Amino acid sequence: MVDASDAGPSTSYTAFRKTEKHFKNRSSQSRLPTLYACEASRAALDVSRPDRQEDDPVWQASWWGAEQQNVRRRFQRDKGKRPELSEVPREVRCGSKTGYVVSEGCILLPGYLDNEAQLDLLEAALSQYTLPPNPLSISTHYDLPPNLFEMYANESKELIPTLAPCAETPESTGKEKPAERWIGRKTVDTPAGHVVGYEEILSKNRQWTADPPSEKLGSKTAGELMKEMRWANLGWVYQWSVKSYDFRPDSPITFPPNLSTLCVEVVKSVPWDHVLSADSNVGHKAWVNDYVPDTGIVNFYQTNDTLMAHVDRAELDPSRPLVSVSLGHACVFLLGTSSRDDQPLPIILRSGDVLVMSGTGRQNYHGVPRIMEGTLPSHFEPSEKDSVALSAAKRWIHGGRININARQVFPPGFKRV
Ligand SMILES: O=C(O)CCC(=O)C(=O)O
Repeated sequence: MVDASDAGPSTSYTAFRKTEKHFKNRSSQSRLPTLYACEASRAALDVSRPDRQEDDPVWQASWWGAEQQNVRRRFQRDKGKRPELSEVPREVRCGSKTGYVVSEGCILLPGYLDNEAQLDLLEAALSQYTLPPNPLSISTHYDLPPNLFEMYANESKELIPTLAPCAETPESTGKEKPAERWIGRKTVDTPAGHVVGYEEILSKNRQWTADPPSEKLGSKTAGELMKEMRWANLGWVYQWSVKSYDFRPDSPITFPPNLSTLCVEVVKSVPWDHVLSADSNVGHKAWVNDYVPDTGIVNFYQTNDTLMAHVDRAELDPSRPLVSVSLGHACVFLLGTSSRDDQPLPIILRSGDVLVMSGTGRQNYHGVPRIMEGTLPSHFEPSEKDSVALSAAKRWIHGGRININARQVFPPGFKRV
């Protein structure tokens, strides 16, 4: 249920937008939005929670309050009671793990990564995946040193200068608007029902120009920039302003092998015949043998960041699995349908959870309206045994959440012209 006060005065919002607004609401300093936000008062789906309420950071941070009411923040100690798990989605065995089919083609694998694997991936995401030549959201504006993360880890006070505002390049027409979102999150509104073709993408590649650096920015320390960074691109480079991958290079930037292994393992573990409906005609029988991610985005969220509803459909075969891993603070993830008018399902994604979207489920609107403050699991607390890099990575995640999502742009056997 969405409070009228949360949804605002307009009745013209779509069901997705109303739910987004409910979870985003920060208008009251002393309250968190209730996690009972679905129609018919359903609680958010929370299958990856620890068994004991007392061990659950989401409960400890007072996110479960009295039903149908906003609840007080944790310092006011009104924790409410965690509801019983009800309406648990269909369970499927995925290797040694349990998966839940949360909607057609979408499988949630709670706690897929153990604590150690989460810490390894956290460190890799911040210290390796942000290294050149991977583009970062801040790359077009700052003259980034190759050792940005090392400077962050050493708490360097050295200032990193902005790039000089560029004159027109030979490729630039100077007419395109700079991407709206260099510093914000993805606001791409991609309509459903259209599969992009390779030729269309190449023509978009030709239209594309790099964002000009902003003239308004000043030099910053690595600490400031690591907080401003919103994404790192892995593999084939996505051009945000034209919503396409850049297929002009002959090959992609090397995709991290450890991440590729993880995603391939996940896809191989899913019993696709039991997950997709019998009439699903998306070639899923091949995925166990030929799924290899070649592109991905690492999303870096500060706790007050959000990701608006969108559909990821820039891949040549947009039914192939998208594997999405959560690290750090829990979040509310909204999983909708191919229409924003349908009520989305709020799912609590916790550190170590893996969500796979595939088949027609890839056309579902989804977004992250809330990072859940106060929900960082205890294994992210500093330890004397931590390396310098891990200690810095833990410092970073204390203020945020990381999502790593991997996809396969080129179906195997695809001949590039
Ligand atoms: O942060 C998440 O869990 C979702 C990220 C996402 O939907 C995207 O990058 O397209």
